[in-house]
Amino acid sequence: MKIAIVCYPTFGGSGVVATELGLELARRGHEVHFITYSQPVRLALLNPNIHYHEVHVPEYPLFHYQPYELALSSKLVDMVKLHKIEVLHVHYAIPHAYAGYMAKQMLKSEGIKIPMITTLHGTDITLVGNHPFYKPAVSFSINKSDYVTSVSQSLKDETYRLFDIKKEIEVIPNFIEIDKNKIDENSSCHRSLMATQDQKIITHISNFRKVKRIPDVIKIFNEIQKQIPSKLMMVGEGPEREIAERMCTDLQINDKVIFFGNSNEIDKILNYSDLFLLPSETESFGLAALEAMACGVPVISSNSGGLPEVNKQGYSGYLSDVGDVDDMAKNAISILSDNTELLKFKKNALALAAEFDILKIMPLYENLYKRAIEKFK
Ligand code: GMT
Repeated sequence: MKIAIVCYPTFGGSGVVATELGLELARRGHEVHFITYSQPVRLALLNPNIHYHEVHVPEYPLFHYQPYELALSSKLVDMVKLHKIEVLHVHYAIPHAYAGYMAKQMLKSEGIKIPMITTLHGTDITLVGNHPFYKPAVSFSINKSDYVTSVSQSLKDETYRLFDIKKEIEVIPNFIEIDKNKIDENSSCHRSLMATQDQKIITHISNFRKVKRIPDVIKIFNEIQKQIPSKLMMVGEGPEREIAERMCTDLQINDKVIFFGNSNEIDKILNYSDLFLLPSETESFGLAALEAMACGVPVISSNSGGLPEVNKQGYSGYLSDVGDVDDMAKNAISILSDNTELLKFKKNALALAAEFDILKIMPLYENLYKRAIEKFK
C-alpha cells in the first residue's frame, strides 16, 4: 500500500506514534510518505520504503500568521498525484484533519478519490480542540474524515462527550516495540553516571507542559528521597522546567535531580530506572508510561483519562486522584522500599507492556488501510 502520514515532527507523543507506525509499515513492505514541516525526530531515512516531503510556508510581510494548512493541503495534493498515494493518515486533528479534508476536495475536483483516516491523540480533543475558537473546525473535520481512530476508549468517550460527532470512532491503542528496549551495553549512558548503587532511580519524561503537573513530580520525589536514597531523572523540555528547577533549589534537592532536556537516549535512561512518575492532569493514553513499562519500570500515575487502560492498580504500579501527591508518594515508597516487591512490579510492568506490542497492534492499522482503500476503488 502507498500511505501518506501527516504528523507533528516534534518530541510529542503523537509524532512518536506516527513515526513508529510509519517505520513498521515500511518494514512490512508498504511505501510510506511522511508529510510535515521538518523531519520527525525518530525518523531514520535508511529504509527505501520511507519518503519524507517537507512542507514549506513561504514568508510574506502581509502574513501575520503563516498559512501552514494551505501549504500542507497543497503539498498533499501534489504528493498524492506524484506518488499515487492510496490513503491519507493524519495524526492529531488540528490542523491536519482540516488540511487533509481540503486536499481531498481539491483532488476530488480533478477526479481523484482518496480516503482520509484521522487519528485523535488527546489534546487535539481535550485541551486545544475543545476551545471555542477551534471547536467548529475540529468537529467539521472529524465528521468529514472517512475513518476516525482514537488511542484509547477514554479519548473516544471524551470525543463523543465534547463534540457532536456522527462518525464511528475505532479504538486502536498506542503500541511499543518491546525488543527495542533492551540495554545496549556499549552505550555511553551508564547507570553510574546517574546514581550510586544504593540509590533508586526515579524518572519522569514529558514535554513539561502544565498538563503534566511537573510541580507534583518534584513534590512526590521530595517525599520519596526523605525515606529512600534516590535520584530523579527529569527528561524533556518545556515551559514548566524552570519552575521545577526553582522548586528543587528551594527544597535543597538540586544534587538529587538531573534535568536532561530532550534526549534520544530515553530507552537507556528507562532501562536503569526503578520507578516512573506521571501525575498528569489528563492523559489520553500516556505513551511515556507504556515506554517505561516496556523497560520493566513500574508506574506511579494519576487515574485520569486513558491511564487506567495502560497502568493497572497494584499490578504494574499505582494510580491516584489528580493532585494527590501524598498518595502517590506513599505508593512509590511502598514499591521502592521492598526489593522483592519492586521486582514483582517490574515483571508485571513488562508483561502488561507486551499486550501493546507493535506486532499485535499493527494488523489493526493495516486492516483499516485495506478497508479504506478497497472502499474508495
Ligand atoms: O501531551 C503530550 O505528551 C503530547 C501529546 C501529543 O499529541 O503529541 O500527547 C498525546 O498523545 C499521545 C500519543 O497518542 C498520548 O500518549 C498522550 O497521552 C496524549 N497527551 C495528552 O492527552 C495530554
